[in-house]
Amino acid sequence: MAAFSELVFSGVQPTGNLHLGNYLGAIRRFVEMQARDAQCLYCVVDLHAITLWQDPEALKAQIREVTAAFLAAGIDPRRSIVFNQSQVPQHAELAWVFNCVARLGWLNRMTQFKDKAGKDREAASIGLYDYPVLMAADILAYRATHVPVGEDQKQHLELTRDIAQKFNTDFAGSIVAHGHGDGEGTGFFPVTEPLIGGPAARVMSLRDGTRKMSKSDASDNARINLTDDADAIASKVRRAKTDSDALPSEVAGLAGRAEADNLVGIFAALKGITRDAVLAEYGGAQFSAFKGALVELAVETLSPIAAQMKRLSADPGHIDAVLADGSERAEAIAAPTLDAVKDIVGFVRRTRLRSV
Ligand code: AQP
Repeated sequence: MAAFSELVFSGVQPTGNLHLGNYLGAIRRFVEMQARDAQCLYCVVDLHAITLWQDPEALKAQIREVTAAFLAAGIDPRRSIVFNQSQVPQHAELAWVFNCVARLGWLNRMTQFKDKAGKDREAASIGLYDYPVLMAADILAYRATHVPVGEDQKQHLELTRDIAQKFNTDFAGSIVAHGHGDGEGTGFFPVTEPLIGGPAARVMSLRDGTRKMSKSDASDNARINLTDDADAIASKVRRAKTDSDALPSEVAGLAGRAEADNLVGIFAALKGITRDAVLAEYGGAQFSAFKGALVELAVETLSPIAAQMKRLSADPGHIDAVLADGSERAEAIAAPTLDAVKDIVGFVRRTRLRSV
């Protein structure tokens, strides 16, 4: 592998209904990261997906659909490593070691579990509870230095940093003894840098500006799907909830106007400008005019992606070959990490008795 100064990892769950929030908060930023001096790994996190029950046939289709979305958005599978999590066994293996490092009290504070488990917490899967530990393993199996995600993942990334630091502390002596430390207590795992930000770090529902745009929202009108056609995008934006005032001319005027703030943020992210720049142009405009411009921009950005996803989805063999190639390259990075972890923790590694 060529030596890069950064290692970027991120993932998307194949749970259907990929939406504008996933695109602006994550996938488009994955594409931008390819311009940096970085080895990028982009993972379809199917092990995470089954923390909530998935129809097996639908899951296969959704894994291929997320892969198609990555490629259609501009991720180059030669430049970046594109793969699905279940093809690389080191994710689950490292998650077990981390289960023995992470503390129950840490997981009990995770708000996403509370939201997703709902009132009947006793009926939630253990996988759903353990989700953030698996996410730490996803990132640290590659000793990733940077993780671009939406704002909803902030708490999980803080947990990843806590797990890395506790592993480094708990096994400090063994890390040095096995030649993996730098001798100055920096340790084996990096303290990963979350990359969260920009006007689309948290895209909100089109029906309720206080709730995140989400795949699982019962109302399809709450989100713009990456596969929506121009008519669907236009109808959803035109029906998006707003207040009756004109747009303000400064960002401060968006305070207390969640829906207006959301549409301005979406416009800014799609155009690659700031909210201030949007309001410099549209301050004083009525929503009807602004929504027209937003539809145009959203269709212009998303239509080519939807068309390319459709083309790619017609050739599942190609998608599967991309995933197989990516999984082999990912495993080539993760396997030495796991070998080192086994040495550090004190496991006796298998000696090969016969050549394969
Ligand atoms: N609304 C959002 N705004 C900005 N970023 C978002 N992300 C998700 N929703 C938004 C980011 O997209 C990446 C992939 O997310 P995921 O598929 O792994 O998981 P998720 O957060 O559970 O997705 P949803 O859409 O929110 O699904 P449900 O309905 O299950 O809750 C991540 O980087 C995430 O931050």
